[in-house]
This record gives sequence, structure tokens and C-alpha cells, in this order.
Amino acid sequence: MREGFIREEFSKDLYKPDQWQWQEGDLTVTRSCQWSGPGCHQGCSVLFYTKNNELVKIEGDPNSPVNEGRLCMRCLNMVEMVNHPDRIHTPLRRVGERGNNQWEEISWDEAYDEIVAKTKEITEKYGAKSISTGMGTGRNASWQTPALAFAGFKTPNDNAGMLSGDSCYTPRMMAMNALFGSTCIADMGQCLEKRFDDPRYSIPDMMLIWGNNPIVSNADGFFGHWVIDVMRRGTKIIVVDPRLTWLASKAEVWVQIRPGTDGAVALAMLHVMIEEGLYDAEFVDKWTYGFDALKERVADWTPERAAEIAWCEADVITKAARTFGAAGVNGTTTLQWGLKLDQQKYGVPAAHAIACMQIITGNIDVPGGFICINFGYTQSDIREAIAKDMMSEIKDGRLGDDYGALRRVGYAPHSSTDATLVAMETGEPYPIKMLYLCSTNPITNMGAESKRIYEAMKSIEFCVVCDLFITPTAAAFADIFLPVAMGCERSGVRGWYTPLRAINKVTDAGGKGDEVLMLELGKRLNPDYFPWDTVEEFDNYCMENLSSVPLKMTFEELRDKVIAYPDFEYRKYEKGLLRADGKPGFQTATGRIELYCTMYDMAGVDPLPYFDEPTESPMRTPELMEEYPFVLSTGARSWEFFHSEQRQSKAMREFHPDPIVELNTEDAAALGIKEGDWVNIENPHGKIRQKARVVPTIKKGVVHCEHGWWFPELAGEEPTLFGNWESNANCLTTMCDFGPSGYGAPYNTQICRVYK
Ligand SMILES: Nc1nc2c(c(=O)[nH]1)N[C@H]1C(S)=C(S)[C@@H](COP(=O)(O)OP(=O)(O)OC[C@H]3O[C@@H](n4cnc5c(=O)[nH]c(N)nc54)[C@H](O)[C@@H]3O)O[C@H]1N2
Ligand SMILES: Nc1nc2c(c(=O)[nH]1)N[C@H]1C(S)=C(S)[C@@H](COP(=O)(O)OP(=O)(O)OC[C@H]3O[C@@H](n4cnc5c(=O)[nH]c(N)nc54)[C@H](O)[C@@H]3O)O[C@H]1N2
Ligand code: SF4
Ligand SMILES: [Mo]
Repeated sequence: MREGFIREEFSKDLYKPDQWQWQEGDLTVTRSCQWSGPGCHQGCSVLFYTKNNELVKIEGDPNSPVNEGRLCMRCLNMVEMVNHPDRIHTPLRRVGERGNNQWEEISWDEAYDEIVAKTKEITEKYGAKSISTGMGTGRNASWQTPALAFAGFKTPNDNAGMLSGDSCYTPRMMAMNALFGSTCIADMGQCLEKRFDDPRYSIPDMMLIWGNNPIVSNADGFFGHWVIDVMRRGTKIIVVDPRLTWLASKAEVWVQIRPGTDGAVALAMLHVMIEEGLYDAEFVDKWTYGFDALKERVADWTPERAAEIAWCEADVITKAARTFGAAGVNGTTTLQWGLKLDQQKYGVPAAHAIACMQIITGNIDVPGGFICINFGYTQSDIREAIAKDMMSEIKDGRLGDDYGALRRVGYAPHSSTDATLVAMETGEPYPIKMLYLCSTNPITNMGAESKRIYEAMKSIEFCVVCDLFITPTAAAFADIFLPVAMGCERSGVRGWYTPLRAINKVTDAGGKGDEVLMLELGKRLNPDYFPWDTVEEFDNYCMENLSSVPLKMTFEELRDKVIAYPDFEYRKYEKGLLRADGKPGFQTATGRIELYCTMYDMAGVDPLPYFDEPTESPMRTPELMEEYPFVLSTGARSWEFFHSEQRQSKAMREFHPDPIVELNTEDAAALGIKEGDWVNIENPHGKIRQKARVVPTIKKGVVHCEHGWWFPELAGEEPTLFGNWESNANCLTTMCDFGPSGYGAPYNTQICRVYK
């Protein structure tokens, strides 16, 4: 067992480090990975304690190199969620009018038969493209749904649950793939089984944390406590955030900026680094393309210019640039960035600028640096394997392939949500008549401009929602509701950024895992593509088809091993391990990291990083600021909730009973607002109310409100829909205002006024 983390009640003598399941008295202990539901990106290693088909306790697995026994409060609270009385265990059919939240229980066969019949009817009437599937983020549901869309419903229109501009990670991914030809992440030793004890590993000297709060969010396969692990070993940090986070309070430099001005600040930091020679000239010369053009681009981006835009001090920008640049020249820097870059219209160029800072330090694919990883989206391998040739058969006319320059040249992971909205509203280029929503609650959380999406969804003839609970979206629109299994109730393979792990089913509450849903429905829709009879058979198929993970083992072998690490090598670009032709370099047109991006150039996007103002902002629309004087940021994560989930949890609501809007102390005093007051937050797009938290730690002139709020304790039927319109941040955001690339949307850069 790994030293250092054993909870008191944890029985060391009974613990079996090398078994996946064992008995402790009348409790069965099962080693697994808690991916979802409920949701999280991370999927930490857990021990499920069960008795008579019931989860009675959960612990972090101390033997896991991933989380070393640590768990967040949401996982520690699994027992409440799994056994929650509001959970649905049987398929439901709507009774009476849509939106009255009345249901009758039906069998799985009846539910599937009805979905198959409706699919046939809608395909005959409008064509298969009129069916759109929607999925949520990062849960173990985000690859089965597209596979079902392509190979089952035969539609190319799978989308990210109405997330405008694919503004979650995709803008950063676009920047990385275009510049590096692969995906890069901060190296916390997570690719090595022995982690910090592996002699190949060394910690970063400096970590730049930009628009991200990893300790709370643990996003995209990055466990936030790894940052604390390296800080304990000596890593220093720089934080760029309009709010003082716990990490910002421990930073060498904290740059407190106006939301959405990241691009300007990064260009100015590049200006200082280049001007003062704080970069690795040899690396830049040998491995990058376009440095002179970059130098010219940032020549007039002085810290003073950026400071005026970002409402911060020029000295702080200079200090951040010098601290980062010097650390990079003398040691190792790494970059841990986050969602807030994606949630702005010009998120792609902002990410481009920040990536350039890390690149010119030369700390690419080195221990403790920004490492290139080829098994990030392992799970998508399976989706592609299942759908086989279906995609090429059905892809023509996918919605929104012309929404933005990168989409136009084929860089489009999903159909466009914005185009889906327009199709629902106008019937152009063709109508959307059926929705299959699996792991998303678009009118509460995923979609911007909630009311507009809600109105548009009224044109849908048939809607299926697969979820754990009746959500506002399900109450308003579902004709059939399919109940989904929670983490201890499903089997599967987890491979998403971090090593492979087995998910092991130990209880059954009636709901089905997303794999089972896909197999059972897929078999009825298009049997040739879904030949597996059992989930065990399918899990083995998954193991055989993880082409991006060079590991060959059966599901049973994976389960016995608990976690399987593919081989990992540093400095792959020197060894010819990144390019398809086996030559040294990067998988880009020039073979180098492209500071000047030839792919953007070809697509008609600015090939160099740039900054522009949001559509509504103090600089672009000063006239609007008289009425709406604050910049509005939304959705910084909290411990208690994963998006719109957990609002029905007694424990989480005890810690976090109400939606919180944060205001600066001076701003609140000027408005006569006190801590705990319910206040209205209003802008040209809508109005909501949240409870004021008055703090000196948020930037003056900036307001932050929480996302994902609904109230399961209120009436579920129309017009209340569990209080969906009371405090929903997306009554204040807008759809169809994505960046020129097609990516990035202003979830984080609206304006507003606040009053009691
Ligand atoms: N508990 C919990 N964890 C989650 C989620 C959840 O809902 N709950 N959601 C998951 C998902 S899908 C995602 S994408 C990730 C997101 O996780 P993160 O990438 O960590 O993003 P946020 O928590 O939204 O914001 C991070 C920080 O950015 C700051 N910020 C706000 N505006 C700006 C800005 O304009 N510029 C800069 N530089 N900083 C800004 C905020 O104050 C906040 O401290 O979290 C994942 N993890
Ligand atoms: N204003 C504002 N809006 C935002 C954000 C923000 O920061 N500000 N963040 C945005 C971001 S980055 C994202 S990624 C989206 C996320 O949005 P979504 O991922 O759509 O999250 P939810 O809306 O909570 O809907 C997810 C649903 O999936 C269900 N579920 C949980 N686990 C499982 C499972 O294993 N299988 C299935 N089938 N269902 C499951 C949950 O009960 C829940 O109802 O929200 C976006 N919305
Ligand atoms: S990061 Fe936290 S909530 Fe997510 S799986 Fe790990 S322990 Fe659970
Ligand atoms: Mo996200």
C-alpha cells in the first residue's frame, strides 16, 4: 500500500492491495473507478463497500497512483446519491401534456420499441439527419452517444448538448492540435506508474495556472491535488484569475484581470519575454516555426497597453512575464490552463498566445514540462471502431460544417450546437425533429441563452432523455425517460487522459450503464453494427480497439491490474515518435511547432495570436456600460456540484444551499448590497436572482455568478420546471456569438447590472 494516506477507519489488515474484490466481514469491497454517474471528468480510484446489493460506504483507493486515496466531497457522498429517493429506476413514458411532469412506468422493451418506431417514422418523414443526439461533458456517456448517433440513428448530428461554440476545451484543443499536432498537458508524473519515484521524472520549477482552478475542478483527466503534490516538492506557481483562488493566494505572482482579456495579457507577457531574451533561443531556432513573425506581432503589445485593457497593473504583467521567462530559461516551466479561455469569443487566439509562452521556453515534452500525449482521447477510438464506415456514409450535410473557418476546413469534432439551434428555430437547412439527450440538461446548464433553446425545443416531435433524475429538460420535453446507472452499477473501461482503469459493477438499481443503453438500442436500430450480446463481451472489444494505447490485455486482466500504464517517453519529437512518417519533429506541415500556424493560414484564420474585445464589453460597447456597468463571469466550479447535478443532495445543499453571486466589497457598498442579500442580476439578455457574497477578493467592476442552478424541491411542472428560470446563469448568456474559427463563446464575458 502507498504510504501516507490511510484513513483511521480504514482497516489496514483487511486491505488487499492486489485484488479487485474481497470480503471484509459482511461487506464486499470492490476496487473500481468512479467515473459517472454522478459526473466528473476525473474518475478516481475508489473502493466500493457493498452489502445485499446496496452501496454502504466508499473510500479512495490508497493503492492508486492516480489519487492515492484522496476523494472530493462529491465522491465521499456517493452513498447518499446512489440511494437517493428521487432517482428513477424504471423507464418512463410521459402521460398527458408535455411539461406537466406526469409519467407512467413502462418496461425497457416498451421504451426501446417506441424509440425505434419513432426513429423510423421521423426518418421516413424528414430524413435521418432530422435526428440529433446531445451529450454532456466528460462523463462515461460521451462516446456511446455519438456512436449511437452514427451507427444507430444514422445521423451525423451529434452535438455537445447545446454548448455554444463548443466552448469547453475544444478551443484549447484546436490551438494545441494546430500548433503542436498533438495534445499537451502539464506533467505531474501522471503518465508514470511510480509517479514521483520514477527517476525519469522531475517537478516543474514554475507552473502557470491560467483561467483554471484545478483543485476544485479536476478537469480533463487532471487531478488538482497533483498541483499541491508538486508545490510541496518545490514548484512555484503564477496564477491569472480575476478572483483570488486558494492557489492564487499561494502564487509568486497573481495577475488579476478583467474576464476575457487573457489574449491581451498573454501578448504583453510574450512582448516582455522576447524583448528581454527570456526564451530558449536554441529550441526556438531548431523546433519552432514563425518566431520572427510572432516577435513582430507582439512588438507593440507593451504591458502598459495590456494593463489598460485588462484593468490591471503593467508592473504585475511584467513581473509575471519575467518570473515565468526566467524560470523557463533556468529550469522547467509548465502550463495548466482552463475553461475560462474557451468561454470567450476569441478564446482560440488567446490560447494560441498562452501556448506560445510555454513553447518559447523550450519546455515541451520534457519531465515536468508541457508533455505531448497521444492517449488523451482513448475512448474515442471505440466510438470510431463501432461506427466504422458509417460516418463516411452519412456525414454530408452535417449541421454547421460551415459555422466558422476551422469547421469549414474539416476541424469539427461534432455538429455545431449553434447550427442545431438555428435548424430547430427555422427548419433551415432542414428541420430537427427528434432529440436523444444523454447526460445533458441543456435548458438549465449546457446551452447558453436557455430560454431561446427552450422555445426552439418546442418544435421537437419526439424527445428521449437518459438521466439519473428528472431534470428541468426532462420535465419540459421528454416523451420517454431512460434511467441511467451510477458508478457502482455499471461496468466499463476508463481511458481518458490518464491510464486505463476498469469500472466494475457491484450493485443493480434498475438503471442501465451508457454502454448497455447503446448496445441494446443500437442492436434494435442497426444490428450489424452492435453485435455484442453482453457488456463483458463489449468490454473486451473495447480493450482490443483502444488503438491509441499500446497495451494489449483483456478486460479481466485490466480489472486484476486495476490500473494499466502504457509506456511513456519524454522528448518524443527528438526520437521520431510524434510524426506519422517516423521522422523527428512534430506532426505539423512544417514539422515544427508552429508559432505562426500554417493550418490557420490555410483555413483563413489569423495565423498569429491576437486579441479582440467581446461583443459586449466596456471597450467595445461603452454606451451599454452606463446601464450595465459590470463585467459578468459565470460558472467557476464549486466543490459541491458538478454542473446542474447534486442540487437534490441534502449533504451538498447543507454546505451550499443557495446560488451565490460574488461582488467586490466596494462595489457592493456603493449599491447598498450586503452579504446574504438576494439580488437581481440583469443584462440585455435576461434577469435572474442569486444570493450576494461580498468579498474583497474579486476584481472591482467584475461580478461572478454560479451556473447550473435549479431547485429540485420546487414544482417540476410548467411553468416552474423546478425553478429553472430563477437563478439560471444562462438566462444571461448568448448563443451564436462564436469566434471566427467557429470555436469559443461568451459564457464568461457578458455585462450586467446588479440590484437588490
Ligand atoms: N466541482 C466541479 N468540477 C468540475 C465541473 C463542475 O461543474 N463542478 N465542471 C467540469 C468542466 S465541464 C470543466 S470545463 C472544468 C472547468 O474547470 P476550470 O478550468 O477550473 O474552470 P472554472 O472553474 O470555470 O474557472 C477557473 C477559474 O477561472 C477564473 N476566471 C473567470 N473568468 C476568467 C477570465 O476571463 N480569465 C481568467 N484567466 N480566469 C478567469 C475563475 O475565477 C476561476 O477561479 O471543470 C470540470 N470540473
Ligand atoms: N453559464 C455557464 N454555463 C455553463 C458553464 C459555465 O461555466 N457557465 N460551463 C459549461 C461547460 S464547460 C460544460 S462542459 C457544460 C456541462 O453541461 P452538461 O454536461 O450537460 O451538465 P448538466 O447540465 O449538469 O447535465 C448532465 C446530466 O447528466 C446526468 N448524468 C450524470 N452522470 C451520467 C451518466 O453517467 N450517464 C448519463 N447518461 N447521464 C448522466 C446528470 O444527472 C445531469 O442531469 O455546461 C456549460 N454551461
Ligand atoms: S476528482 Fe473528486 S469528484 Fe472527481 S472522481 Fe475524483 S474524487 Fe471524485
Ligand atoms: Mo466543460
